[in-house]
Amino acid sequence: MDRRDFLRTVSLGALTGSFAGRTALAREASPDAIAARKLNKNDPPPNILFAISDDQSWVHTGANGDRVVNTPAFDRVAREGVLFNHTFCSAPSCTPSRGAILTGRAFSQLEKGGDLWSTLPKKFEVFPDLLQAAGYHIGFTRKGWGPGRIEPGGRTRNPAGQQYRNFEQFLKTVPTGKPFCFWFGSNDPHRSYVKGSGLRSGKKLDDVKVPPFLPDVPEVRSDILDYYFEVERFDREVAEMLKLLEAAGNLDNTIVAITSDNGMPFPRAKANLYDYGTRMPLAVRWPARVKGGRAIRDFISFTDFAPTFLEAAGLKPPPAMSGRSFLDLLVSEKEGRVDPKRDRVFTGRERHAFCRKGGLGYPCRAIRTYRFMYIHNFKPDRWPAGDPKIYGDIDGSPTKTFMMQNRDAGNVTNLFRLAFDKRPPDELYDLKEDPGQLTNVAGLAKYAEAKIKLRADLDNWMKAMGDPRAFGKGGEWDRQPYYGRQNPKFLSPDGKKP
Ligand SMILES: [Ca+2]
Repeated sequence: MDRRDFLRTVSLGALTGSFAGRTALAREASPDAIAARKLNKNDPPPNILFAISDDQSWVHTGANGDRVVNTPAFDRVAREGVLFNHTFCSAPSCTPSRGAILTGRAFSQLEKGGDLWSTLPKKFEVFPDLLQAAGYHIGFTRKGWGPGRIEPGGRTRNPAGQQYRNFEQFLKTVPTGKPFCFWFGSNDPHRSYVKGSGLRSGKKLDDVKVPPFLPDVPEVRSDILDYYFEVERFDREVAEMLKLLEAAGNLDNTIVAITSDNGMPFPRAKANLYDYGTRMPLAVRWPARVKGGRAIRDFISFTDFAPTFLEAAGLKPPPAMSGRSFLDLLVSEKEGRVDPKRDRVFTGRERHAFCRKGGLGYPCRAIRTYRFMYIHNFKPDRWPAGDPKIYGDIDGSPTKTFMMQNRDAGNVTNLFRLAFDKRPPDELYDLKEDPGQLTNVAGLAKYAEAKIKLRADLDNWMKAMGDPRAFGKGGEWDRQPYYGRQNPKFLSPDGKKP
């Protein structure tokens, strides 16, 4: 019996036994893991509340330094738990980002699941199913895995679990003595926004800190305030859930993790590999086991959630999960840099919106270290933001409209080019000089050595992940069905319907 068969047997056995027996059986498979987290076998398994917003960059939380947006729930979880300030999604696009969370595998390992509006093949195990097989009560509300269609992948329910109207209703269904795992997938701050909602909520244009890749004009400032308005709505809902847990006496043995799926829906952010597209807020609170008041700088990838939750539940993550549990960091009581091996993270993307002739995507991969962001664009002949004049990989917004209408106006021109125009095969940003990632230094001699090293590290990672793009393939991502609304303009390479 190989390791995988053994785990399957453990899982199947788990379906028939009592929860205590199942937990004991599963824990016996992982003695090292138990020792590492200083857990007693008899400890009750933790509940898990995973709260994920939709399109929020890391910096737009109080705990990460934003002075305008109010995120008291996130800040509380960060203060009483651990703030992970170098957390990156696997791909800056809803479907592949959520697929990576659920499977513990890089988006590029998910076959069809690597695109937006796709499907997630059933052969990829997801952590809610594994927790359920081990006796957890599981559920989700609103946006779970997706958008996409589950049926073509061979599934009959959303990979995030059984759907419930809300957390309160779910809690009423949890059998006494059973641990639970709940996925709260908000639709905030995804567009569209009510224009002016941020201003009307009492916020001021002057207070906004405009990211360096956007024009600093009132239209953009107001758009950012509208985005803040929805970030705050998400945070208020998380606060309500914390209250429910508190009232039920469950707050201390619940792992509360708050994050997002990809960055803010603005040009050069969402659907891009730069920090504002891929760097995510993350705070984790679990007072029963985890010392609070810490910030950890180690890199965390979204592929690390599934193995972390499984290990915290006493289960051994399946070997097919390429992510690494960060339970050791949580229980370490350390802060700052903890594990020297966590000094980099990898991201990428394939097809986001259906916005290029023939349904083509924009394949690219990146390595992010503390010093550098290196991006390789595999098809530099394509338009990164989607074909003109729609540029469909950028969500429609007042900011997008302003930049398109003012593209010839002095200080907008360069920002427009950075967000909308074609890009070279190699992009390298020196974050010490250029944290906003605006000046590509890939062609400068002084960075030649660094670039070669980063490219080699990226190649090695891609090969290790079995990424088709490492082997000159990957065209399947351009050709597979797109289950969202397709603009007929892009259906075939000549723009005619096939
Ligand atoms: Ca999203």
